[in-house]
Amino acid sequence: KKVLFSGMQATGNLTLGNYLGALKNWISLENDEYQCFFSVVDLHSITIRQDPAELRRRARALLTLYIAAGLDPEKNCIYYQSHVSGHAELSWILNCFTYMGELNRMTQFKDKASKHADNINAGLFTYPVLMAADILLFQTDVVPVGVDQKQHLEITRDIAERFNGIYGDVFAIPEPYIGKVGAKIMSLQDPAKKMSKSDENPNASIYLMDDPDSIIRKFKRAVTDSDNQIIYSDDKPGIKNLIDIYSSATNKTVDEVVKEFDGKGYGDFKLAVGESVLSVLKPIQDKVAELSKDKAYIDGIIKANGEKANYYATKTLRKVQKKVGFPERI
Ligand code: AQP
Repeated sequence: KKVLFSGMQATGNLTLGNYLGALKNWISLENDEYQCFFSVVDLHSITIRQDPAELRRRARALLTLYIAAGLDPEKNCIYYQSHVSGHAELSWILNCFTYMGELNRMTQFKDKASKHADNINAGLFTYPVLMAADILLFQTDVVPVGVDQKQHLEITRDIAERFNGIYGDVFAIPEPYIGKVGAKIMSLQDPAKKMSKSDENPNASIYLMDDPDSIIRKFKRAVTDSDNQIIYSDDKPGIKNLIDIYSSATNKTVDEVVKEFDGKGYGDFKLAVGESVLSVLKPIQDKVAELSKDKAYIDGIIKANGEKANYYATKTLRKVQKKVGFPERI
């Protein structure tokens, strides 16, 4: 079986961008062809300062959301990254096979460093190495992510190839999987920026747990342009983003959407986009409410899947430790 790995950070409430760009693809890819690992990547989260109680609460909410959105915890390994020490151990080793110059080129680091100028810590700088370790730890073949993570996938492949070049075929070389639609959902308030969990303006993002009124209101207020034509064009980034969202939420092609709204105004279109998103999110929200009541069930998944992830992680880790020359365990 091919191995699939992906993860998300519990740095805020998940947005529609996280769902359409990543989670939706995870669900469509989970089938018998793949052995899947879906992680709540809490080690990554502390590269930005977090409130501990809040981080713990969000991590659990995120893990619950994975299941509510449709990932089967019996078939897939859904677990907390911090419960598998192999992530950090492999990350250290890979740090020693990664160049400062490579990390200096990472655009996400530059973005996050400028947003968090008061806390540009070494973890933020080596974030891509931890991400490489996450992926390589499971001998991953496929990594479904949004477009913004493409550069991190490239550095992961470079590190793996470098390591394999020295020690033989230790790691599988992973490929990114980037969906055709929804790979980059933009902010509703500034279509030049991606929709982000940590955006300070709550009107910029649709959160997966938003109530129906807020969803419709945010779409109604979405920044577009003064024209009134529904055309898919880079000159109309606001409308383009709404077409992408509608297309992804309804599984219709962009051409079908443009035809459907030919001659209609922005008001009707925005309402239709809001309703399409509502009908995707409502069942997920209902399932979250149901699952959240069953503490023992979620606890059981956390324990069993944590152990399973540890088992596979340790297999790779022992191989790597031997290759680099650490003494055998007796
Ligand atoms: N706007 C987006 N459109 C499509 N895909 C997106 N992803 C994130 N934003 C969009 C994808 O969601 C996954 C989550 O990755 P993450 O939790 O590591 O965080 P991130 O990429 O840094 O996402 P955010 O929402 O922007 O979080 P903050 O605000 O904390 O930085 C990835 O697969 C990503 O590609």
